[in-house]
Formats: sequence, structure tokens, C-alpha cells
Amino acid sequence: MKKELSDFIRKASENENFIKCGFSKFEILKKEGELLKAWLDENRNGEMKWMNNSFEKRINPSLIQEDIKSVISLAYIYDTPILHSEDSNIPRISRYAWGNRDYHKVIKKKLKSICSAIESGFEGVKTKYYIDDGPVMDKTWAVRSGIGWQGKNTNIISNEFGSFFFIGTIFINKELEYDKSTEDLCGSCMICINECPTNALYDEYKIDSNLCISYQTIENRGEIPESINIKGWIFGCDICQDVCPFNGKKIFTSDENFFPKEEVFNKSAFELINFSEEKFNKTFDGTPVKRTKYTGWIRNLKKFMGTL
Ligand code: B12
Repeated sequence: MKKELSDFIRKASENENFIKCGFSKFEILKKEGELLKAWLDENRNGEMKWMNNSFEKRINPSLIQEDIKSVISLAYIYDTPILHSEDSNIPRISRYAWGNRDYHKVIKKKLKSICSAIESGFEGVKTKYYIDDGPVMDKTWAVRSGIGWQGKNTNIISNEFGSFFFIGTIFINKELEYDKSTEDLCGSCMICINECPTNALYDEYKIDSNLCISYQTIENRGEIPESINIKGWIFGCDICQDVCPFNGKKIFTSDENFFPKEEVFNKSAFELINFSEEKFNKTFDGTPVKRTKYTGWIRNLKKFMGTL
């Protein structure tokens, strides 16, 4: 059953175009939990207080589903060969968010289809799936499942595919053929740390969200501190991934959902700031950019234009 089920899941994930699928044994995340607690105690999560509130579930998913035996981690590439304009007057939206559809929706549908196939193919199997939408440590499980290692920029990096991929997580009540964790290949490289313009990567493998351009332009609901230069980014930031040597592999998605939205791609700040609230809502409906709301959109563009 173990082999048959594992093979079935690998095949189902391939059918949904995940580039990697790995399995790990379910355990309470003791060591990672301590690191997460230290991070939260130092307020490195900024105003993302939902991370404190769900701490116990994050380190012990059996509080979400009682009988978990294994964790399935899946990687879905979102990188495309399209490049941002080199013109520094053109604002940038990060690659994961510049497309036509929100990854939560796209990936959720795929995870749902995999889970339905597993549950109808094997009696007594129960699953629960997440894609950055629950109290789950997606990266920790991905490391344990052999998807990649956690790099110094804190993202999960695969030697074969780089790091421009989303991570889906499935909990399952059966044992599987577990994968080995992969070796950390960051070595003595410090490029991401040296290139982060706000020093958000305050130490190797450690990030302070308060200083991260991604946090400031997406999650922060208040003003962006004067001391933070958003370096041309108006939603998210890709600098620590763009400079990573493992991202030169040119492995791209063919999923249309993640190609840039024409109406906004490489458009001037003047054009973008003139969007009415109605136009903003219509343009970004069903995309990650909606998360910052119209007020965040205008705030980020004003900051970009130096008028904030
Ligand atoms: C909160 C959050 C953020 C926050 C905090 C970022 C962070 N690094 O945690 C902010 C808003 C800044 C953010 C930004 C981004 N995010 Co985000 N985010 C999350 C979220 C919801 C939780 C992550 C979490 O638990 N953080 C808690 C802290 C404690 O974790 P950590 O930084 O990994 O810290 C660990 C290390 O420091 C480690 N550690 C400490 N010392 C040492 C020493 C060594 C040697 C090692 C190996 C480790 C280690 O211990 C800590 C605990 O495990 C996840 C989705 C999820 N549910 O998991 C997505 C997620 C991490 N984000 C994702 C993405 C794509 C991004 C962005 C690229 C988006 C963008 N372009 O703007 C940026 C990347 C910025 C960056 N360098 O991390 C993807 C990452 C995919 C991948 N390949 O890794 C995820 C997994 C979503 C998904 N399911 O696909 N994000």
C-alpha cells in the first residue's frame, strides 16, 4: 500500500504540472518551532499577528487534523522568461503577483484534484491541503520532504529549479515512502544578503519582515517608514531571488496565469497612479495585488514617486 500510494501521488502531482513532489514523516516541529518562537518574540513578523495566534497549530498540525501520518510537499514553478523594464521610472510588481490570477486559486484547484483522486482511489485515506492559506509551515515541510534547502534568503531553493516556485502542502493519514532532505548548497555565497537594499536579511537564513520590501508593500497596512527605500518595487520584491545563482537555470512555467498582466506591465507610475478605485478593483480582481487594497496601491506608488 505504501509504495502504491506513494507512486499514485507522484503521478497525480505530475499530471497537475508540479515540478517536484516529496514526502516526509509527520512529527511535531520541535526545533523549527523554537526558531519560529524566537523570531516571533523578536517581533520579526511585524504586524502579521496571525502568526502568533496560530503558533501551536503551525508546529503541530495534528491540532488541525488528528490522524496525520505524513506530509506531502509540492512545488509549482511560476517564473517566466519575461523581464522587467530596465527603466528605473517604471515600477515593478514581483513575479509571483504580476499575472492574471491569484496563485492561491490556481494551486488550490490542483491540490483539490490530487486529493480527490487519492481519496477516491484508496479506501480510508484522508487528506487536507494548503497553499499559503493556513497555519502551516510550508517551507519547513518542503525541506523535510526533500524539495530543496532553506537558503540564506530564507526561501526554499532547488538545485534543479531555483526558487521561483510556490509550495503546496498536503497532510495525509497514511505512511508514505519518505524522501531525504537535500544538502544546503549556499556555501560561502552571501550575494542575497549583500544585495538586499534594506538589510532585511539581517543574518544568514534570517529575515526581518519589518525591513523587507515585500512586507512593506503588501502586508503593512500603515505608512511605509521613511527609512525604507522600496527600490522601484510597488508590490512584493524579487531582489533576493533575482540575484541568487541558483535562479539562472531558465526553467519556466508555461502556465498563462503567471505571465504579466498586459494592462499594468511595464507601465509608468503616472499611468498606474491614475487608476480610480473602481479601475484598480476591476484590474486586479482575482489577483494577489488586490491584497494591498486601493489605499496600499496608491501609498506604494506615491512612495515610488517620492511624493510620500
Ligand atoms: C510570513 C510569510 C512572508 C513574510 C516573511 C518571510 C519569511 N521568510 O518568512 C514576508 C511578507 C516578508 C514574505 C515575503 C515573501 N514571500 Co512569503 N510567506 C510567508 C508565509 C505565510 C509564512 C512563512 C513563515 O512561516 N515564516 C516564519 C519565519 C520564522 O520563517 P523563516 O524566515 O523561514 O525562518 C526560519 C529560518 O530563519 C530558520 N533558521 C534560523 N536559523 C537558521 C539557520 C540555518 C542554517 C537554516 C537552514 C535555517 C535557519 O528558522 C526559522 C523557522 O523555521 C509562507 C507561507 C506558509 N504558510 O508557510 C509564505 C512563503 C514563505 N512566501 C513565499 C514567497 C514566494 C514570498 C516572496 C518571494 C514574495 C515576493 N516576491 O515578494 C517574498 C520572499 C521574501 C523572503 N526573502 O522571504 C513562498 C516561498 C516559496 C519558496 N520557494 O520558498 C511561501 C512558502 C508561500 C508558498 N506557499 O508558496 N513572506
